[in-house]
Amino acid sequence: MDEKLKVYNTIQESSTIGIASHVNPDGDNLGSCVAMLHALKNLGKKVYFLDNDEVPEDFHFLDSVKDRFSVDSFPAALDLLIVLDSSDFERIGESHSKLLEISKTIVNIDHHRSNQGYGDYNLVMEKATSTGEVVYDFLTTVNLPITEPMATALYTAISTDTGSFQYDSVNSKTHRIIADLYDKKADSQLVVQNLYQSKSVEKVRLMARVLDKIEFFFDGLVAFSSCTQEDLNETGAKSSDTEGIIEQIRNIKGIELAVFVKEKENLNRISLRSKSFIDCTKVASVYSGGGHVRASGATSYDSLSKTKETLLKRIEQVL
Ligand SMILES: [Mn+2]
Repeated sequence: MDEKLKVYNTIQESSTIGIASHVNPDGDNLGSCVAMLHALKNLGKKVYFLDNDEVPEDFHFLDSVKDRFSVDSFPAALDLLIVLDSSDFERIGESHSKLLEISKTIVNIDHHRSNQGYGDYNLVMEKATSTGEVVYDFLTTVNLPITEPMATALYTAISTDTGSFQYDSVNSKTHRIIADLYDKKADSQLVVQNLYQSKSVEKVRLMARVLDKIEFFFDGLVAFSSCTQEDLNETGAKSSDTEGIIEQIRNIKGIELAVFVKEKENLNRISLRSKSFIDCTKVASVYSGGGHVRASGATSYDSLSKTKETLLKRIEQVL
């Protein structure tokens, strides 16, 4: 039987279902979760959307995105847990071991090449632009209706994970899906205004500060910048306000690879974006990270300066 039908059957047989995004949730992640949440609720299921990390304010416009539960308020047992946009199970955060314990069945829906296939059922499409596209493919295959809030959520997922349809993963299929989402009343203007035209002053000031300290390496092919706790304190910006900065760095003329490191309390989050020939996953792997050829991430437990040094050495090897 087709994996999608197996997932559909499992959903039909389940009454309590958990949905998990990854930590540091992005538009694809949250949009996919919200679309799935509605699909399940429309089937009469009791759904628990895991609250595992702060949702950036930009995404609060998404219907149901704040309707989340801490793992402690989950039922003692879940018939099914659906994990979206997470290449490994640990990415869903601290509560992963508890969720593994209480979930009878796990479904893994993703598009990352590095996906570990940790689910009992795995819907992983490496060529898909986004997890949103995988969710769309699933819903349409098993004939589950896509309502207006679902269409807007899937539009958010696909448009954010393609950099507003600029990435080379975009093809005619992507646009056919988007056309269908417009027919299903996706509110693209709501997405545009909330995601691209609603930046806080603090966020813009943080962006200016981070952009101001960009350093260039390897004859200007590589750009590096970082955000420290001090940057956040002095601008009054929130940790999630760094979202989108890496793209600004990549957009500089002549840059092939943009590297951005965000200092957290005991660790550093690394983001990588490339334009045409550097495989970001090869750079991310130095800190056991992964993702896509043009966009990857990793976590380092070294100091910020040591992390920078290690990344630059790795980039030299990859070049
Ligand atoms: Mn994604």
